[in-house]
Amino acid sequence: MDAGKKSAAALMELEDKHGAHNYHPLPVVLSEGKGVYVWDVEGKRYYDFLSAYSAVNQGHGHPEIVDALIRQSTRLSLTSRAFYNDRLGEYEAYITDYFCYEKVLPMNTGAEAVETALKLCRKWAYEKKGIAENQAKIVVCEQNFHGRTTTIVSFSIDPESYGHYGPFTPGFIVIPYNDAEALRKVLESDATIAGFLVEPIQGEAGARVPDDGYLRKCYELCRKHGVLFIADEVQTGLARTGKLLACDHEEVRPDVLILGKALSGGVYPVSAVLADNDLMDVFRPGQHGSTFGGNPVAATVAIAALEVIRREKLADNAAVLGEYFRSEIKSLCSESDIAVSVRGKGLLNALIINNKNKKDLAWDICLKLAENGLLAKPTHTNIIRFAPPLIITREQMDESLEIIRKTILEF
Ligand code: IF1
Repeated sequence: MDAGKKSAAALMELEDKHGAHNYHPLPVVLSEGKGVYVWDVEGKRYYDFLSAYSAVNQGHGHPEIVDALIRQSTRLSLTSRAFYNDRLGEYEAYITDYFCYEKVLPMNTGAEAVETALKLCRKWAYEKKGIAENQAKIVVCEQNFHGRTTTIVSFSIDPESYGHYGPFTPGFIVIPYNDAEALRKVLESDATIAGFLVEPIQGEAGARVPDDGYLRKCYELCRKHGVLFIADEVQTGLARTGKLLACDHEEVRPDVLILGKALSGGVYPVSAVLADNDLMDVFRPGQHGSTFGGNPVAATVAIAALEVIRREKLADNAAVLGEYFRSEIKSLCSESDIAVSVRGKGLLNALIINNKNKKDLAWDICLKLAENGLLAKPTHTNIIRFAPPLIITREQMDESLEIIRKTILEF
């Protein structure tokens, strides 16, 4: 350790003392990252199997993305949208071509992009669909996670997310996930529904993959009832699940597509909402926006991040190594009493563990995984998420699997 550098304990204490306690991090203090690895302040190396919740799909410190960040931030970083800038148009042309939509609305965080989609949906409902003012409803799913704003937590069913944040935004109907029949019923019974917001795979719920055909059925129901199909691909998008978008697995083209996280490769907050003209045209000047959304750095970084996904064929790698990961973990489950099952798609996976005898088992396993050189995060006390950067090689995957195997068998 360098002289004068603070110890891990001292750094954790600083956060504890001066930062709000809205997180409970694993006790590792990271100071460097490269590719699939991160290093702590003592120089210990870990495989990063969280990838900042899938924001670092392209790997830590991808040279091209970092270069874009540095290059553009030294030229021009922020103009606001009060003026044109020489990067935004090129980015807008690039991303709309990349995802085959007519228009994009750039924002910064995932939650902001979700908010944008909700506002777009409501405005469209009043101005195009003809729903009476203030009557529009949006259908969402149980166990959803779409962000932390007041409106978004209004339709969360997790008391941790919504507790004591009321009064809440009305106009949302919650139905069970992976239940197209429930969507059919609600659409048939209520003509004031404007949109259906869904995660193609539920992330926070622990990589909950719906049945094959679910998204397509929901999409067709939305079509039939003139309701917008809004896909939150903030976490599932950008090659994570083995295709560019998780909706691509069922050849569904959402009316409204929400992206974030890996849109910048994790070096900068960049999010976006994509839709066609008939929808996006409802926003007129002054009716929505953001100081930072669409800034020159974000625009330049996002182009670089999307280029990397395509050129390095990250979706193909996620598909192949994801399949391999699940089959190896499946065989581990047959050897271990605590490893119950594995689920997921591409490199968005979760291990379900049996924590009947010890409630904190998932947490304890994650501590042990860290000790053994791999970082992952528990969710819901009995689920451990595994989502490495998509640039991971077969050899690195084998080494990671060995760490996971060794760790699980220690319990
Ligand atoms: C936190 C979970 C992951 C998201 C989807 C929108 C957003 C997210 C599908 C909002 C954000 C996060 C944020 C992070 C934890 C995390 C998470 F466990 F909570 F569910 F990834 F799995 N839509 N996901 O997953 O994006 O505003 O954060 O940029 O602590 O809130 P954001």
